[in-house]
Amino acid sequence: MTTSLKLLVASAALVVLPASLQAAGDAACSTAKACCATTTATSTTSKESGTCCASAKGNYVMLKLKGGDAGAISQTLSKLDGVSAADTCSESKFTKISFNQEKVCSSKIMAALKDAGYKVQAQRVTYAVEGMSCGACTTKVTKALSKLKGVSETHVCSESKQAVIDFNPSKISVDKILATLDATGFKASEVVN
Ligand SMILES: [Cu+2]
Repeated sequence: MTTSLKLLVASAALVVLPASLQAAGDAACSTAKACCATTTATSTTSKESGTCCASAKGNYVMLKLKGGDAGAISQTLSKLDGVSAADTCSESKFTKISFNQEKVCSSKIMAALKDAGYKVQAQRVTYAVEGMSCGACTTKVTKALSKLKGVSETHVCSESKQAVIDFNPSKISVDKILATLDATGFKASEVVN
């Protein structure tokens, strides 16, 4: 992703980029760099679970997978109609799975991976959080997110005005995370990059 494109994404609340700009390869690593504060929360069980297409806003899903053959993720997903690419970031270990949301949804992708022996350790979403301007703002947002069961890690940055959230999709839904962000008083919207 170019610097100007990055700035565009950071400054606008929600920029839906054309599909042509959603490059594969190192793009899978991009959201990991959008952070300056990190916390790791210990999570316990919760009854909540994501519904089908709960995170269908973006046409990709970022998953950290465990078990199965790590080198065969894209091969496994190529059998699924609607999946266009799967790239794993060697740094973050997250796999960015791009898909056509008219043909498939994140829940179906996760089910197919489960069938192939993979376990979804975490899902990563990035939100643009409007109005965060200093460390106190990021602390407020980080604190609110760390109280959520199922959220394992958050990276909140006042400079990029983004919150990168790692969570267990079988324990918490994106709607719940979004509601928590809204409750902090900042306006959050999913970043599609
Ligand atoms: Cu502030």
